[in-house]
Amino acid sequence: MKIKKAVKLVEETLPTKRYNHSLRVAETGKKMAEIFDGDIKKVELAGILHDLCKYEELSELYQSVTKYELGQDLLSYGSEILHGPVAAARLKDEYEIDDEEIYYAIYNHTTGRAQMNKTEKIIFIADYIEPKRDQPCVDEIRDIVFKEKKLDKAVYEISKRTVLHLINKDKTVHLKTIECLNYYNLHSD
Ligand code: DGI
Ligand code: FE
Ligand code: FE
Ligand code: FE
Repeated sequence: MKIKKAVKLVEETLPTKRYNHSLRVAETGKKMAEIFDGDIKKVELAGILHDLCKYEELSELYQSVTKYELGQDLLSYGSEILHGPVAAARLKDEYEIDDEEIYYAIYNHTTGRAQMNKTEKIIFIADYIEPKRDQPCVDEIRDIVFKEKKLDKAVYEISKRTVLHLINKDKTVHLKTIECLNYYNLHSD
C-alpha cells in the first residue's frame, strides 16, 4: 500500500484526533528510523496504520478474531489489546499488506513482545513518545531515545511504566506485556 492511500484510509476511518496521533507516530517513527538505521518506509506505513481498528465495536473486533483465526485466547481481552492484532490481520487480508515487519509492528504495538524486529520496536516506542503524549516522565523516555540513543532500553522503560500503571489501576496485564518486560530487562543495552 502506498503512503497516500494509507493516510486516506486512516483519515476516513478514524476521528480527527486519532488520525493526527497516527500521523505523529509515523513522523516520530521516521526520525527514529533515521537514527537507528530502520526502514523508513515500513515505519511510516506502520505508524500511519497502527490504530486503524481502535474505534471498532468490541463485537466487531471479536468477529474479526474468529474470521482471521487470531486465537481464541484473545477473546478474553478488551479493545485496548485487540485493536492491534485485528488491524494487522485486516490489512494483510483486505489490503494486501504482507510485509512481516509491518504486520508484527501493528499487531504488537500495544503489548510489545520478546525479540521485536526494528520496525516493531520503533512503532512501540513512537506510539508512547509522539510529541503530544504527556504521561508522567515521558521526557525521560524521549531522552533515552534521542540523547542516549538506546532503543532496547527505551522499550524496557516503557514496558516497566506500562505494567506499573496497569497494576495500579487493577487491570489485567497481557502475557506478552510481561514477556516484553522480562526480555528487555535482560537485553537492554
Ligand atoms: O492505541 P493507543 O492509545 O495509541 O496506545 P496503545 O495501543 O499502546 O495502548 C492502548 C491501551 O492499552 C493503553 O491504555 C495501555 C493499555 N495496555 C497496554 N498493555 C496492556 C494494556 N491494557 C491491558 N489491559 N493489558 C496490557 O497488557
Ligand atoms: Fe494502539
Ligand atoms: Fe503503545
Ligand atoms: Fe497509537
